[in-house]
Amino acid sequence: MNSAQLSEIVSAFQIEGKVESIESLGAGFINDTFVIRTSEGTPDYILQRKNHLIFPDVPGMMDNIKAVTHHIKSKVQDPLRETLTVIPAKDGKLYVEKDGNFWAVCLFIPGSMSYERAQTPELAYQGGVGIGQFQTLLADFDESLNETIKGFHNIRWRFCQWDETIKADPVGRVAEVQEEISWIESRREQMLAFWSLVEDGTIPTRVTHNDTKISNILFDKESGKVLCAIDLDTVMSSTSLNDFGDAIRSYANTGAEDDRNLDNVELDINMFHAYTSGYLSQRYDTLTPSELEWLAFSARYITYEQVLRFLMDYIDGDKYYKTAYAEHNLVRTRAQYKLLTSMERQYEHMCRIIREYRK
Ligand code: ADP
Ligand code: GN1
Ligand code: MG
Repeated sequence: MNSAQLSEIVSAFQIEGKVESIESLGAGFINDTFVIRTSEGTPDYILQRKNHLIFPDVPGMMDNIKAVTHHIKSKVQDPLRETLTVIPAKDGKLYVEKDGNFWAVCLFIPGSMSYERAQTPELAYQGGVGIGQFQTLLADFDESLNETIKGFHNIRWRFCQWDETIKADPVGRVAEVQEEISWIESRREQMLAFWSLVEDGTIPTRVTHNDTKISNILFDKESGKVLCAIDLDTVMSSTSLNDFGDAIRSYANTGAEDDRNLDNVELDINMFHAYTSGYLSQRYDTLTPSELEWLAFSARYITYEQVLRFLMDYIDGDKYYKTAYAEHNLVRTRAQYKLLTSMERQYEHMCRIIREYRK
């Protein structure tokens, strides 16, 4: 995509000021993100090419984002910094479609920071506060939301995709990943048993973010306090446990998500503690006893799901996640599996931290 093409797309949106530059940004695995800088005195913006192979209904997804951010804005003190602001196109739509691609723009939140790794427990605490607040702000949201990705955290549905992918073996990789496949199969019933509790209503369904890794939260550059959750493409109805579990997978990993050196990868129980304290400071009174009981397990569930998704994409020929090198998805699979086993080993400790909260 050259700069003339990008400028043409940007000119279709209701942007204030003169565009000075459009630069690529971010390490997201799904969309392409750019910062639009404008002349002094006017806002900067974020431009995104939304991946329509992954999100089949981008207009429906943008409707979700608009509705959810509108709801949040009515409740917060600083509506331009405490949630995303969607900028419509000149024709009033929330996106621009060009040559089969879908583009969307939102305000760049000034004075914000994002991180790829949690460096301190204070940051993890703030991240937990942020997702707790996000869930609280949306607790009374009563419009229906489009399901932007079918069965996103539904392991029963993921197993349907998994079984088909293994059967099809489209690029002939199944034979080389037998050991990794056995990691998934040996925990299949355990994970389905957890999901049954969501299906039978034992664990309630709420409006949730569904992609709570640390890079999807903005922090205030000066105070270090959390500002808001971003990357709202997957806001849907699900269990709020998944938001907790996915964040633990990200904040409490001592290594990188794609670490080649598995010795680097462990669950950091101090980070777990810090994130949990932040999250429960906002949510403890609202969570049901069954949600509290399964909170620690949700970290295992989501990490397991991530092992499955990375491995399934590897078997499928790397069609879903952006990859930087040939075995990237396999490296991610192994690193996330190492994290899962570390969580399994420290599970009792994780449960104790949750039980002892507020004592
Ligand atoms: P992806 O879906 O590809 O993960 P994100 O929406 O998470 O894309 O955006 C990628 C990165 O861009 C974020 O981690 C953050 O650093 C930055 N970013 C996104 N939206 C904003 C915003 N409104 N203001 C400031 N930075 C943003
Ligand atoms: C993707 O879009 P991004 O990079 O924030 C993915 C998440 C995964 C994550 C793994 C829509 O998140 O589900 O957990 O990568 N998002 C989607 O890093 O699939
Ligand atoms: Mg993101």
